[in-house]
This record gives sequence, structure tokens and C-alpha cells, in this order.
Amino acid sequence: MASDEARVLVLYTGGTIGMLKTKEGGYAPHSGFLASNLRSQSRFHDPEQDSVFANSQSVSAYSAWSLNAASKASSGTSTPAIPLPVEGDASCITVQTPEGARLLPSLVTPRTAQGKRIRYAIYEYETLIDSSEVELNDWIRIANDIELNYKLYDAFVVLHGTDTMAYSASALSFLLEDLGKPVILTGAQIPLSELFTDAIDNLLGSLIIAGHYAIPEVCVFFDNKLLRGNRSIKASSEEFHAFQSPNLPPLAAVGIDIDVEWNEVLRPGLRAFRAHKTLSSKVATLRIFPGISGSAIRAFLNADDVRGVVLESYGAGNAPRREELLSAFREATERGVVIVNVSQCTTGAVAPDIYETGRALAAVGITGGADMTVECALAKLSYLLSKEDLSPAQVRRLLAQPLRGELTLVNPAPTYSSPLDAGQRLRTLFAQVIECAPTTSRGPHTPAQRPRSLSSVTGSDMPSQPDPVELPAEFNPPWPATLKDEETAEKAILPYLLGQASARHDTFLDTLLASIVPPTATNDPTVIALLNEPSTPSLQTPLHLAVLAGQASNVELLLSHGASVHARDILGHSALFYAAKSGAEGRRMVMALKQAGAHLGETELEGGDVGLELLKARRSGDSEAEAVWREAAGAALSRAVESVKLLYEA
Ligand code: ASN
Repeated sequence: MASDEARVLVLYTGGTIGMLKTKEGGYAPHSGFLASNLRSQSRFHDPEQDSVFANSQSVSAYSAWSLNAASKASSGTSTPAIPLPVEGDASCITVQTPEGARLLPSLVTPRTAQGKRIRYAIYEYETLIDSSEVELNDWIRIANDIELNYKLYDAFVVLHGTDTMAYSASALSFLLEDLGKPVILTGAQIPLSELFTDAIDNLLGSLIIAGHYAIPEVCVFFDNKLLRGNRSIKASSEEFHAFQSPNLPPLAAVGIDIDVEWNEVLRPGLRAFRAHKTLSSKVATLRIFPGISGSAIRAFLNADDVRGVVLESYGAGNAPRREELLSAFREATERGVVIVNVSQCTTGAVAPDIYETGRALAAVGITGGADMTVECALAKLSYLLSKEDLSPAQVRRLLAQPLRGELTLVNPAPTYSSPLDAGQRLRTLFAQVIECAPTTSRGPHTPAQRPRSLSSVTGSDMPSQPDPVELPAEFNPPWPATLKDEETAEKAILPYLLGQASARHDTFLDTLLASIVPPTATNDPTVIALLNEPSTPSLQTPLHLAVLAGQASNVELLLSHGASVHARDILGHSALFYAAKSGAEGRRMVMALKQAGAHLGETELEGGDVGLELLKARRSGDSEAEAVWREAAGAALSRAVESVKLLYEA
């Protein structure tokens, strides 16, 4: 398999997307249907890339099977299982299951506009469900499956019913601790089996985003919008635009281009990824309504299996101040029941100190949940209460602060002043970078060309050139043709500046980071996410560029600021691959990257890229280079060697 392929594992849990009509007349998930249907569609599978299915009878077996499946499904009888490919088939992918490794046939998309193919396996759960039947154990199962396969895949797509997708996305966002790779939940309002369906756009969009962008978050992708999962709600049971994120703009929007809002994307986790595998079922929601009785509330809060409650209050966090209600709440919180206050309004936040009614709730020990959705607050409570070492006071404290970007702090400390607030500073920085830019990567420039583009950005007093301003070709990808406003300018300049600074052998990267990240907020996720935006048309991030330029201290600096070790460039390589490729000099970078959770990708290992490098080092007697590759590959070394076994033996 080629290294310009991204690898995505699709966990198929059920939902409308793969449903067929039963003979009783209702829709229900149908085992086997989805994978065979996708295989028959050229946009989801390019048979030319699939040696096994192109060259064997399996193609006809599959299509015969899929026809069978469709006709039997409509008659309500069961379908045969998908024929499993045998060991050695080039198109099979290993999927780790709780029972051990399984080989699954892979599918591969045609090349995307960005030049990659997405190779994916569909791991269909034994019992496909309508998501209205989802349970806490299903979330733990998904989290566990992602953990088992974390190093084998670049990203994960979870096919899920829409009814409870917002709950599942919220729960997964907490269960997946220090996540560094994309996990995208999607589904459909109309099944893939129907002529007119949203399943195609939703699944294809999810695969493409998952395969191209190292967005280290649990997201929901629906109707061309990528939403932070724990900010999403199902807002319509009829429209294709089923999901909304009322208090946070989408993380990405798909149109002619895919526009990722990198400023909103969270930083990847700092520690090694792991899945938390317990949730508390002792949580419940309580919706306030006019006339609600104190005795009903007291009975509810006294129930044995209630340890955490999401209180759905009015407006900015208000509820009646009747003493019978307040005393029921007070008794519960004093017993250690954790109550979090979120609003019945779709947009806006709970601000418990605005009204006396809201202040009364805070006074009886109820925690303000800011702008969390009900789904998210419930999932967060369930997650926090499952951590037995946390006291109720600690749970309350954690509820009020963002753990996965799930809430907006009411008065966040000012963390980010746009460099464009100080045009002069930006101009100076830019001029410095350009003056010292390594000419090897960018080609020769005459200084006169650069101020021209700069003046159109900042309205500066630099020497002006007659319009229209033509930019040198190599400026085109990171620079829009016309820079109309400051925001566009900022978006265009910063990734480029960071890329340039990362490749330089001086302290310019420190200066630049200090200028965009105030010293008090080095961990500000909104700013740091900028680091993970590709700086070049070949999708290299500042981290790639620092590694390629051999700047070990810049690598360490970028990692400490939250650069993702999982981003892959157009050739499918992460920074670790290039670090290892730089031989003995790369050792320090390899160590830093591995410590931050980097690992070589399956496509690099299986595709022979790593194996060939090892072989090259061995044949040339460069034992140091070989040792660096061993370090980079770690336990995966044997698979790298296996990929070029024939050459080794030769
Ligand atoms: N009832 C379905 C489910 O949640 C709805 C859907 O997927 N559109 O599984």
C-alpha cells in the first residue's frame, strides 16, 4: 500500500445510514449491507487500487453477494457474511478487536483533490443498533476499539445513528484522553439504500477530512460542517442540516474548498493517548418548569442511583426561589450529589451571578455549567463521577472548567492579541523572516518583490508598486490572491511565518511565538492550534519544516507549544519519518517526537518506506543511522523489516 494513502478505521455501530426496510415496514440496521454497497460505488472504492478484488473472483462474489443482500433484505431473510479475504491479500488491513487481530478487506477512495487516497476498513459491530438504544457500554466499547487501533490508523470515523450522536460524541470526547488524532462521528437522515440520501456526502466528507487534517478532536460531521462533538446537538429530525453547534462555530466547512478554522481547533494532548474505560450511570437530568413541586424534586434527588444531576434551568441559569425547592437542592449537594446548572436556551451561557434567582442556586451548592449542552454536561458528569479518586468538590471544579473545549469561560483571561493590532510589529517580523528565509526551500527572491506584497497586507509605508500586485508563484499557495482584510491577512501570514521561523537556526521562532502567545498563556489552545495548520502546499506543518531543516531546538519548542506529531504531509509522512531519515543528527529530534507520542504510520511501515531506509543504512554500514531508525520504529521494527524481506534476503 502506498504511503500517500491515509488510513482510516470506520467503526460501524448502526444508525439510519446502513438501514433497510424490514418486512414489517420499519427501518432497521442491516448487517453486511453498508460495506458491500460502498464497494460497488466508484467514489467510495477504486477497484484499480485493489489487487485482490480486481484480479480474483471476489469482485463477482461481492457484487453477487450485495445483490443477494439487497433482495433478501427486502424479503426480510438474512444475508451471508462478507467473504473474508485470506492472509497475504495486499488489500487487507489488520484491525485489532477485543478478541484479537482480524484481517478485514480494505476499500480505497480515488485520489482526492489534495492528492491522497483514503484507505479504510469497515469494522462492523456484531450487533448494529438504532442509536436510540445506545448504552454507556457502547461508548466504552468504541473508546476501547480506538485505543486498540490507535497506532494502526491515522484517523477514525464512527458511523452512528443521529438520535444520540451528540451524547456519544460528548462521551467519547471525555473518554479519549490526550487524543492526538481525528475521531469523526457521522451518519445520515436517509439511508444509503435510498436513491436520494445524505449518506454519501456525510461519509465521504468525513473520510476526506479524517484523512487529510490532523484535527485532534472528537467531531461530528454532518451536512458539510465539522462540529466539535461535545458542542453539537441534534436540532432537526427532518432536515439534512440535522446538527448544530449553537455556542461554537464549526471547526471546518466543506464547500469548493475545505476551510478548517485552525484557530478553534484544540491542541493535541501532551501525554500519551489512552482511553478511559468507565462511566458512571448514576447521572440524570432534571428540567425545571413553572409549578414544579418540591416533593418531586426531593424524591428525584433522593434516588439511590443519582449522584450527579444536570439541572436544566431557565435563561441565564435561573429557577424559582421557593424554599421547598432550594432546601431539596441544598440537602442533596450537602450529601455530595453534584448538580450542574445549564440553560434550557439553545444559545448563550449560564451566568449564575446576574439574577438573584440564579445566585440562589449557586448559594445551595449548584455549579454553573456555562454554555455546555445538556448532552455534554451529562456525559461530563458521568465521566468525572467514574473517577473514584475525585471528591465532589473536585468534580464541581472540573465541571466549571473546559477539559475538551466543551465550554466557554465567561471571563476568560485575555490570551490573544492579534499581531495585526500592531501592524508595525508584524511588518518587522515579516521583513525579518523574509530577509533570512532559507533560499533553498523557497527559491531566490529579490527583496524588492516582498515589500510589495506586504504593503498590500498592512497598508504600510513600504515602497509601493503599481497594482495589480502579482505575487511570485511560490507565494501563491499560502497567500490568497487578494488580501482584503486583516483577518484574511492574519490567516494567510501566520502559518507561513511559523513555517519559515521553524526552519531557521536562530531564536526567531521564540520571538514569533512570544509575539503571538502572551507569556502568561503558553497553553492557549486557540493560538497554539495555529501550529498545526499546514504551512506549505505539500501539507507540511511547522514541525515538518523544523525537522527537515534539522532544527532540533525548534522541534522541542514547537512540541512544548502543542504541535501535533500526527500531521502527515502529501507524501504521507509525519515529522518522525523525516527526523529518522536525517541519520545520527536526527536522534535528538526522534527522541523528542517519540516522547510526545509520535509513531511511524502503518503506510510507512507496511509500504516499505521504513524498511528501505533501514536496508540502505545497513548496506552502507551506517550503524548510527540504523540505530536511529530502530529508535523511531520501536516495537514496529519487525514489520518494517518484513515489508522488504525479499530485498533483505537478496
Ligand atoms: N433512529 C436513527 C438512529 O439514531 C436515526 C438516524 O440515524 N437518522 O439510529
